[in-house]
Amino acid sequence: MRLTPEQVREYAERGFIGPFDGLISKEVAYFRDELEAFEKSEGRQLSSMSNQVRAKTHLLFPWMHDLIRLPVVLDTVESLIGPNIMVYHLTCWIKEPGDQTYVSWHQDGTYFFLEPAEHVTAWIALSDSSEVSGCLQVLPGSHRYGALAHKKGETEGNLLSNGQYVDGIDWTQAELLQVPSGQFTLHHTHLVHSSKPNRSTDRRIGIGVSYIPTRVRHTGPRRLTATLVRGEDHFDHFDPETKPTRGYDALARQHHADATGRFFSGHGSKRTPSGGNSEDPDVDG
Ligand SMILES: O=C(O)CCC(=O)C(=O)O
Repeated sequence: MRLTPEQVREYAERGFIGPFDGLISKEVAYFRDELEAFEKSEGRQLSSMSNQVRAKTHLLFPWMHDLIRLPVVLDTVESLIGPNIMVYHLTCWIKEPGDQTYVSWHQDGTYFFLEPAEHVTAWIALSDSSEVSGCLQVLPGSHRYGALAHKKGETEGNLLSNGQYVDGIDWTQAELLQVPSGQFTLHHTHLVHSSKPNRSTDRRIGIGVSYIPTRVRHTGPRRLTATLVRGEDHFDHFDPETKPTRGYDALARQHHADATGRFFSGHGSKRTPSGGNSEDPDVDG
């Protein structure tokens, strides 16, 4: 499902597009069941586990590795960044009903240190993401501001590790980005977005997958890892990631720990626009 030229223009102007159909309800049930079976085996919910487990989770579970390769998602991403595509990062954004967690206004790219800043996030809904359940709010056109300074803010309840936020912006133009279960949206790395707590009776489960063209490189001092999901990599800017053969086994956990360890400490020599040392793991997105 390639985007039409009008849709590509819309993305260029507004910094986001969608929602689009991604998964039929049987597939949503499969992915959600897998996630919840893991939680049951651990005796706690993913939302209560560390950032590390919620990040790059495709290295832990074969089913999550399949989720990042959905042809329909890759087709739309290809329309924006070309045929050679890697997954640079992944975050599970889960809000339990009534748990008060939220996400402050931020841009993803500010903490990703990718050049050029061509990363696209696909946000895939495994439950209804609505105004009531705390869907994304976006500021249309804000990706054209480029990388904005972020301040360190409140971390209590904030799903961003350091509570980073941008302010001084007119939020009156913000829009809700509601995504029914099984659908997905795409947003630009510099789009300013946030989300409010989940006031519904169901969990709000979104999987944010960060896609980059293989030509993009990471400018931090450590060599990071990424997964090629379509086309060919002629640049070798990242170490390859491997698909887990069994869910959450020792080998997968070791590989995942190495990849997330590099990711969360891989920004050392760069400083954030706010002047903070970006060695801190405030790199969600
Ligand atoms: O899901 C959310 O509430 C926040 C997601 C987000 O910040 C992102 O996908 O970049």
